[in-house]
Amino acid sequence: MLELYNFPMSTCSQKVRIVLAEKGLDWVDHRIESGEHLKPEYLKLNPNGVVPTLVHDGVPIIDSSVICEYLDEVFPQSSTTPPDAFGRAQMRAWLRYIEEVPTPAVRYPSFNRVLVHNLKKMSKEAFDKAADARPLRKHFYHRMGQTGFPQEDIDAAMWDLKQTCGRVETALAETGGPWIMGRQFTLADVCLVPTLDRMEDLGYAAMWEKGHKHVTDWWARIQARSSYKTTYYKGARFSDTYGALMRETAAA
Ligand SMILES: N[C@@H](CCC(=O)N[C@@H](CS)C(=O)NCC(=O)O)C(=O)O
Repeated sequence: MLELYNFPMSTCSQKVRIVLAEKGLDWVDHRIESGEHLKPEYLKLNPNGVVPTLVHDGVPIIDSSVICEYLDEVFPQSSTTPPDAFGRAQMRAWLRYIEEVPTPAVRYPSFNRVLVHNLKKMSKEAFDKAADARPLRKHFYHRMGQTGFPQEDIDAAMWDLKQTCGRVETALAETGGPWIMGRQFTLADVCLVPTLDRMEDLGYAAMWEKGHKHVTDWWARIQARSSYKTTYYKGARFSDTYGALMRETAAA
């Protein structure tokens, strides 16, 4: 049995949901409430206090890219991993890059435009306690505070996101597509989807639509896949819940 502890809007959870959909696997959807990921029962499954966590026949597997690779190994149908060692090394280099650059970068505008607004209502004491309770994100939350990250952090994040669009544009031009690594749809494609979806939702699609033709075409192909439609159900995007707030913060 496959169980996934996840948040609908979590980009890391979305990567895993795409792989589950690509493979047509049945799984139990544990959509946990905000705060539940910091409770002792959940920390036993995932000591990092983040989503997602996959539980396969009672055994927990953590970290979204690791979970994606695990699923591809255990359920080899519709493989999203290159068949040769060199291809796998190239794919893993993409996964590391995606984890180091665009995945963290997109968190900065996500928190400033949307998530920080839920934290503004808390007392300073309650906020500090909530930040300190996060095994992986304590310092991130303290730097953000209750008013959001400083502009220099947002500028750095936007620079990183632009770099990513440039890297993907070059890769698609070099491999000839239709996917990042060429003919095969791989985890490099899967792991980038939630970042682009969040950027589009936040109103930053112009970053690739202006001057990145290959990325624009790749994004259209991604959105046409049924795994994309399954993953992004109603409630999986910020704009489904926070549309009015996002319009305000876009104008600010
Ligand atoms: N490296 C981890 C990171 C997971 C992660 O950061 N998850 C976010 C949601 S996308 C989370 O659970 N955040 C909880 C929090 O901010 O308290 C992975 O890829 O699974």
